[in-house]
Amino acid sequence: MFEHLEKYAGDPIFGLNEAFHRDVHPQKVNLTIGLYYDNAGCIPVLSSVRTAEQRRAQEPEPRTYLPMEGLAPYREAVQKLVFGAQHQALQAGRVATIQSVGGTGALKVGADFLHLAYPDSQIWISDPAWDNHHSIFQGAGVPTHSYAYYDPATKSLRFDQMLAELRELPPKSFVLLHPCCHNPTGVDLSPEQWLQLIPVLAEQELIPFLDMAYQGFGAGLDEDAFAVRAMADAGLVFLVANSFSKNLSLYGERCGGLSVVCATRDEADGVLGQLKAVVRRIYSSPPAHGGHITSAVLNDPQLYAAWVQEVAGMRERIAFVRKQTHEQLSAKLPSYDSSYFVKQTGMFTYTGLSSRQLLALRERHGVYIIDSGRISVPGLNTRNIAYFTDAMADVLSA
Ligand code: PLP
Ligand code: TYF
Repeated sequence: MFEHLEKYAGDPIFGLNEAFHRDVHPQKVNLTIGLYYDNAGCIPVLSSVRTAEQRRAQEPEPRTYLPMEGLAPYREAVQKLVFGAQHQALQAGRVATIQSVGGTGALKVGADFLHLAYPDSQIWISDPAWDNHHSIFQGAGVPTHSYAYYDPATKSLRFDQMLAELRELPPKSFVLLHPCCHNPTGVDLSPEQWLQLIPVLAEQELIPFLDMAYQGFGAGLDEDAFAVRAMADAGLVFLVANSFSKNLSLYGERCGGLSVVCATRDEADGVLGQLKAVVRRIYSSPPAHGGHITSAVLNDPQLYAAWVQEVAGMRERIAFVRKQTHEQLSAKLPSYDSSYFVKQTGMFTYTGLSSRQLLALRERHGVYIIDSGRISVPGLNTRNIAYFTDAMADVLSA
């Protein structure tokens, strides 16, 4: 009955991650999947999360369904974290927020919602992209295109080209943007560039969809939300997906949020109803356990303060390994410009290594990097940086 279907090739990131785990190389290094590892190479259980879980375990509650839109205190906490507690858009009640099934679920609900609102619109996504962006929107019936973003020659942003291309889009086109920690390149817009982009989005009547999967991993929890808050300040109507997979280290609990910033409270009320309708026909209601834990951490002042410190610790460790890698590579291979390690921010760095060099890294050194040359930086730690930079120097000088 189903023989005619194409075989699913699998996700290349997950595939290489599995190949890493099969490899018996004693010094192997996993720089494939976007997971935050601590300096010991472990996925952390944050102490703020641990405390919230212990409290909840002591007073178990019936496992009833959450509402379609999720827990009310969770949704309020998402709004404060994403927009800043005092933002006038929140005070005006013009933001509709739901608890989502991770950042991916927020993208899917947002994609279905946008397709319902503007069935003829298409979406533009950065080149290069997180591949799932194309898949999610195509799956929702929205044709996808690319806009210029990253310049391999300079390992930086093609900002003028990006602006020029966005200026040409038809009104009501959707534009997928990363407010911080761009996946896969690690190259972000500066605050000044966001302020230049916003009038273009407004003049063209484009509908931005901001995907914030790494809030707190770039410059700080508030700093990383600059683009979101600047767009809300400017009165744009737009969507924001946020994820707690990385910054609460809650990957498998599937915690995220989708917020739609509207022009008025009435519009936001109507949008919230439509988001609920979209949720109802996909999964009906979000997962409860992670929702309660996330809400507990974000709404308890002491746990929140502890969490902010833990996010700072993760961010600072990423910055530290970036700096160490750059310094070691500069010493081992002075002719090679490794400054991109410190210029790019967040979880990912785009190395520009060739497929031959990536294969040599994998086969000769057990260093696993996905085919685009994207490195997931937290795979590096004080025990493996020297080994990694030796391996890089080897394949780069060959
Ligand atoms: N968006 C981007 C850019 C991501 O890198 C990721 C995943 O890591 C997601 C969305 C999905 O987040 P989640 O794992 O919470 O579904
Ligand atoms: O880019 C990455 O490595 C992470 C991991 O559906 C990931 O985003 C990959 C696919 C996916 C969810 C997370």
